[in-house]
Amino acid sequence: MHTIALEEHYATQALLDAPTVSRQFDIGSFPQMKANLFDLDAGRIAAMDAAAIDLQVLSLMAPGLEQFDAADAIAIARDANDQLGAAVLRHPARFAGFAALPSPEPEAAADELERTVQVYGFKGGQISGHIRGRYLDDQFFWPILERAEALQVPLYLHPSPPPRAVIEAIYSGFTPQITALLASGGFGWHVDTALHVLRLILGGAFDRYPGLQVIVGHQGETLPFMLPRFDIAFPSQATRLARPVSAYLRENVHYTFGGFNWTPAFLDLLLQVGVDRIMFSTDYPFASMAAARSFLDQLPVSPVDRERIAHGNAERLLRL
Ligand code: GRE
Ligand code: ZN
Repeated sequence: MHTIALEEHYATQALLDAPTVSRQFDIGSFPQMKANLFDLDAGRIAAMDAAAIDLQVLSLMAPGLEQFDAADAIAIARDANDQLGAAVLRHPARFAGFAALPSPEPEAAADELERTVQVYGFKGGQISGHIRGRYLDDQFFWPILERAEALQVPLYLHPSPPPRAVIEAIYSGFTPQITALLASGGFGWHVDTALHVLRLILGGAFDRYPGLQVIVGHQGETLPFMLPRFDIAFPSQATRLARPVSAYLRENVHYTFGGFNWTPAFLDLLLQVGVDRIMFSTDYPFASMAAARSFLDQLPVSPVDRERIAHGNAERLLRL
C-alpha cells in the first residue's frame, strides 16, 4: 500500500541558532533526534523504508519562524526552503515539501509560498502557532491566506507553545519541566492549535477565502470531540457566518494522525468529518514511523478507506 506521510519534520542550523522566545526543549541533548532532523538523504530514506513509508511531505520542526523578527524570519525561511527544495530535487519520489513561511511579514510569506510552489513544487505552507501573540484570523495575515487559496495549496497549522503571557497566566505553578510540558505536548499546544482553527472560522477567514484548506494533526487537536458543541454554542445569528461552524470543520479542514495512534480518537474523527478528510502522518522524528504505519494497517476500516487515508486523500488535496 502506497503511504504518504504529512507531518514529518526537519531542522536547519540557522533555525536552531537563531534566538527565539521558547524552544520546547534543547535539541542538543538529543543527538540522535537532532541527526534525524538534519538528515534529508540516505538515513531518513532507510528509516522510511524500514517502516514502509513511501513519501514524506516535510516541514520545519516547531517552534518555527513565528517568533522571529521579520528580517530573520525571511532569511531563515529562504535558507530552510532551499535546503528542503534541494532534497526534494535529489529524491523526488521520496520527499515533498511544505514551505516554511516568514509569517511576521505576510506579503513576504505569500511570495515565499509562491516561489517554493513554483521552483520546488512544494505542496503548501506551514504555520506553527501564534505569530508573536496573533493568530491567522488577524487580517494583517490575510495576504498569506489569499495566496494559498489562489495557488490552491493548503496551510498546515502545526502546534507551538502558546504565548508567554498565556503560559504564565494559566500553565505555571509547577516545576519548569511540568509547566513546559503542560503548555506544549502535554496539553497546551494542542488546544492552542484547536483555538487557531476556531479563530480562523469565527474571524470569517473561510467566508473570505472559501477555497482555503488547512490541515491539522493529532487527530484533530480536540476539535472532533467538541464539534457538535460548536453549532449549539455559536448560533449563526451571533457568528454572522455563511455556514455553521461544523461545516467549516468538514469542508475547509483536513486532519492527520501526528503520532496520535489511538483508535478511539480516530473513530471520533471518522464519525465527525468522514474518511475523505483523514490523512496519514507520523510526526517523525518526534514519534515513530513504524508505530504510525502499524496503526494505519490495523485501522477498523475497509481496504478502500485505508487506501484513502494512506495516500488517496493526500494525492487529491496536494494534487500529487
Ligand atoms: C512535534 O512536531 O511533535 C515537535 C516539534 C518540536 C519539538 C517537539 C515535538 O516540532 O514533539
Ligand atoms: Zn509535528
